[in-house]
Amino acid sequence: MRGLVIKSTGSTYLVRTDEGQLLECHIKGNFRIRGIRSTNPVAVGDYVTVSLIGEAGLTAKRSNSDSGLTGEAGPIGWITDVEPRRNYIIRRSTNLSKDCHIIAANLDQVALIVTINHPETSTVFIDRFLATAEAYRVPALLIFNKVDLLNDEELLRLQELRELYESLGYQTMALSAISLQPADILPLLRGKTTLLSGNSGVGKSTLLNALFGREMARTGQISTAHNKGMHTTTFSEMYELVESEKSKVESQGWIIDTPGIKGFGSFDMQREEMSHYFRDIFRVGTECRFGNCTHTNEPGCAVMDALERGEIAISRYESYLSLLADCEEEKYR
Ligand SMILES: Nc1nc2c(ncn2[C@@H]2O[C@H](COP(=O)(O)OP(=O)(O)OP(=O)(O)O)[C@@H](O)[C@H]2O)c(=O)[nH]1
Ligand SMILES: [Mg+2]
Ligand SMILES: [Zn+2]
Repeated sequence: MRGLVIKSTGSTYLVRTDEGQLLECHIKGNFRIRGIRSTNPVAVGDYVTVSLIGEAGLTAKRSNSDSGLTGEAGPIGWITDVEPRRNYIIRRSTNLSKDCHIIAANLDQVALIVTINHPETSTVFIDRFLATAEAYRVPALLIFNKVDLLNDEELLRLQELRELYESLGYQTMALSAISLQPADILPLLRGKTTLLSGNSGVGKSTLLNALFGREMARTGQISTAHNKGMHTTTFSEMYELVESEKSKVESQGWIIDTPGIKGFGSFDMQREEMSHYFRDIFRVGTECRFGNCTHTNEPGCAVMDALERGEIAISRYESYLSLLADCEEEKYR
């Protein structure tokens, strides 16, 4: 049977078969992408082959241990194969790890949810995320949330950042998920599979709930002591947007809610290619004197000239340097 992985808890996967049946599955076998080590061989958004474990085995299994089962699904199955992915978004599992984590697969776009404050999303985080989306060729858009909470100074900052990213060709939106009407954002999402990502507490699950008009996922408070989210969402899960007209129910796409992430560790990005993932730096970099210019200290570097003239944002250049530094570290890993 073929199915779509709609939820992943790390050890178990919820698979919706093409026939519409929900199966709780475990993995059988060894799946790898190009020999890289991933902490999750199967991700939300993957199309997989599943085989049912017999009904008898199933009953025995259920009564032996209820732990690990979500109770949402009926039968239990094995995932025996993963179909080749159209694309995916990936990050390093932890700062020091050699392993990666596939956030989700087979995406039409990623929406990075960011907040100017409560909590503050850093530009380094934004740029690392965007660079990864470029590297893995997934269209990205930026959603600035919680505009209702911003003071005048923060509203200016919002304007500044929107202009910066729009000038790079990224679509941006500013909104308040708490007062969002589905129609405000549906045109952006209709017919697509969209990944919601961002730091903890920026309002990913709140946005999801607003979109569906009811509570699909739990939301959490922001810690007043640290002005940070509390990692409320712990599993990735995808939700189907459906619209029913008369007796016909039609799929309008999928939204993937994911756990908030702290840092965005780059994975498998080569030093020589890093500038390709920064649209502004790449554009100007074609005019550098040396073809293999790293834009750090070479004579005749057009990027550093543009930086001096204020034509490349300092924050962008700093993010670029931080990713280059990752590559340096990589050598010693
Ligand atoms: N004022 C205001 N609060 C918001 C808005 N969006 C979300 N919040 C609040 O921010 C808090 C965190 O929201 P969540 O939706 O749980 O954030 P999340 O991104 O899903 O967080 P994790 O699951 O931890 O990654 C909740 O208390 C929400 O009510 C908004 O637009 N305005
Ligand atoms: Mg959440
Ligand atoms: Zn250069």
